[in-house]
Amino acid sequence: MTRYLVTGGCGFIGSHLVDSLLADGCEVRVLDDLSTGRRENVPDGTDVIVGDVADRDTVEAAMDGVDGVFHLAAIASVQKSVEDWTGTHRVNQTGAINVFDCARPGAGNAASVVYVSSAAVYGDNPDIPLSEEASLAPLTAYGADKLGCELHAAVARRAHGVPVAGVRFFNIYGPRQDPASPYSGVISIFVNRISRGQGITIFGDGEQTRDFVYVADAVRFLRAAMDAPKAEPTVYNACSGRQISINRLASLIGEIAGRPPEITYEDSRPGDIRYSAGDPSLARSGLGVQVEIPIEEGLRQTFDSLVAV
Ligand code: NAD
Ligand code: UD2
Repeated sequence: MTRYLVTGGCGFIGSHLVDSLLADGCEVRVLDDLSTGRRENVPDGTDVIVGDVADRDTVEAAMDGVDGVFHLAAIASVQKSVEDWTGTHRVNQTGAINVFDCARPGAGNAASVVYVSSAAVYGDNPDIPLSEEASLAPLTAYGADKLGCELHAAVARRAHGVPVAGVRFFNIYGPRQDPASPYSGVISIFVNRISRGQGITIFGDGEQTRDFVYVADAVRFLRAAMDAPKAEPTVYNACSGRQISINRLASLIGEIAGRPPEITYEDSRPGDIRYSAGDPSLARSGLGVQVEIPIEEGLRQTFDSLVAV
């Protein structure tokens, strides 16, 4: 039986990955500090170590006996990386290095590693759809740390022989993305508020676009990256290739809710990216995976899961 460690496994995306691995009969261990993740996001009986991924001894112990590591633990808030540069760096960069370091052959816990990067590494690049070869110019410390993870992953492979693969997530949405945080994903915020008849705020003119990927598809990208050969430290976009404006998104959710959203427009957020859409062809050819759940269906499932609670 294959044994995996999922760091950040109590979080939004990580917990859906845990569900998928358990459903396939894999043995799963989770390392999570429960800072934004919730214990109840994973089934009772799951082996959960509550600890800090930025602490090397904790990571070393958590990796004992595993065949592979899905590294998702991070402070996923761009805003937090503005407010607490060194604190988010410690988690997002040192945490990743701890995983790569402990995965080295001969380090006692040799394992394959799939880690999560972000479209934030591209910054505000107008050459959309963005392929993995596009220029990398992160606008935030969050994006810089994700790019750092990619660079350290390449060192792990080339200097230490660690099999690694990276997945650059664009905008992931779906059940369990916590709408409580003002920095949560726009879809979780809009679905939560519109379903309750509350107004929403759009920062800017609403014509900014994003490439949204439903969380079940995101999990399929992670699983395919773990199963893929890792001769090179490759990074793959996890994107649909389709961009949608925030205005269009709001009206789609309004249609599902059966009520037009009440919208307040405010100034753009500092560093907000204007247009974002990825080129999905490398993951399609290299991993045999592509987005299968269109935004309309993903929004319906997200809405139904929230209203069902
Ligand atoms: P999330 O906050 O739900 O998940 C992060 C998890 O990591 C949480 O369970 C949290 O408790 C845990 N964590 C945070 N700091 C930790 C630490 N020091 N030690 C151990 N655990 C810690 O957010 P998410 O959206 O599920 O993000 C998962 C990964 O995907 C992150 O690496 C994030 O940067 C990346 N990502 C997400 C998106 C998106 O659209 N949601 C986009 C790009 C990249
Ligand atoms: C997402 C990720 C970030 C990073 C990035 C990479 C989240 C929360 N953030 O940032 O981690 O990986 O993608 O591309 O998943 N908006 C509104 N009203 C609201 C909330 C948001 O108008 O109430 C706008 C916001 O100004 C932005 C767009 O919606 O233009 C998307 O915002 P987001 O926070 O969901 O995601 P993003 O792309 O900033």
